[in-house]
Amino acid sequence: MDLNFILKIVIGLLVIITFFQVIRLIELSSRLAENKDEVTDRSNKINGILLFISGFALVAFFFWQRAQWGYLTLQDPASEHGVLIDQLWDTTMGLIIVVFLILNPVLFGFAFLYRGRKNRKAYFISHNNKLEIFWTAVPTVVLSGLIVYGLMVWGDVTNVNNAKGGIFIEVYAKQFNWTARYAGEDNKLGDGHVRFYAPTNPLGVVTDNMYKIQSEDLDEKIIIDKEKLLVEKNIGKQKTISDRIDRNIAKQKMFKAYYNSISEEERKSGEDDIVVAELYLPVNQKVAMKFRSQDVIHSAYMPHFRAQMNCVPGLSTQFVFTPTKTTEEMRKNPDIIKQVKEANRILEGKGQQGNVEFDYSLLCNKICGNAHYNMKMKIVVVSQEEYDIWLKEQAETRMIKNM
Ligand SMILES: [Cu+2]
Repeated sequence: MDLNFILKIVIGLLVIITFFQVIRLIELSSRLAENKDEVTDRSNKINGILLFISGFALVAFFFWQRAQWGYLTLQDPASEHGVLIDQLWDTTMGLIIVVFLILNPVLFGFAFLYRGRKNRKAYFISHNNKLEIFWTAVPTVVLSGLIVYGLMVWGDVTNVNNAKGGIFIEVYAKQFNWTARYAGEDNKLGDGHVRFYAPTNPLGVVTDNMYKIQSEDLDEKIIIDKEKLLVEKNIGKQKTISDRIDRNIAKQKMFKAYYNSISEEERKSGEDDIVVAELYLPVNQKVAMKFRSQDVIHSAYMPHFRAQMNCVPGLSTQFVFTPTKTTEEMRKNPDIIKQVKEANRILEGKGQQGNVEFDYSLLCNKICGNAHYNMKMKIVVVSQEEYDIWLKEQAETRMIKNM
């Protein structure tokens, strides 16, 4: 951390401590002067005024920070359903702000207005049924309304039937990166399973060819071990080898059973799948994303599209959305330009090259291990024509060969 920053914090702490010590001194000296333990009118007045000022400062700070840093928040949504999510957010925040702007002046104003005075007696009520009903019923109705509204939006956004007619992409999470798989020409993603994982098949796509390669590989291992067993004299080593043979035979059995449980049609649909490390999406086209994880729970978060879905090992989850703005269009947004400028200014201030450019990204939003912060994949939204060209290129130079 930079020394300047630490110094500022230390100074800030000292100012706070000094402030409380001074208050304590005033209190003690007034007690001495009046020789009483009672709180004086003067001290009540000082406290009342301080409360009033801090309440006023709190409300003023709210408006100031909104004006100062508002551009750093998320900009207009870049997806169709994002508009609904933002409306939900604005409604909730709008209500909270109205309550904040009514409650705070009342709270701090009353603390000043009705501060303790010598001849003032507090009004005492044990209870008031009408008041109780009123302040229970109003929040109940408002909060229930918000919850129902939220559930309706969520139900709409995550409706699986929305996926019809979309392009299918699988996003695969593992510590600590993302890989994506496009469905290829048939627009059908083949099945994926961890037993089919190989360096040449990073997503474990289940295809006939992958099965053949991997099961032959296992057979070969078993044969080699059996030959070794024949010539091995050491009893301990014999045990190790025969255990390994048993394990591989069991593995082969499970592998075969899983393979047979997948229909031929499904195995075929994996053959033209394309594996990539960067996402390209066509604008105004429905995208059905399926998520899988290899190790722990991750969460695929695409803030500009207001989209997020957990990636759970052993499960396939899904999210459907339609991007509405290309990367190029987004780069022209005035607030984005301001953000990029600010990022570059900070980088240059540190003596680095300020060459940041706006890009959509998919981030991990679940703390999944020590390199969690680095789990990020670039998303490029382009026109349909550019997308088609890109996809063709990927199909020609795809990572999974000989599938
Ligand atoms: Cu993660």
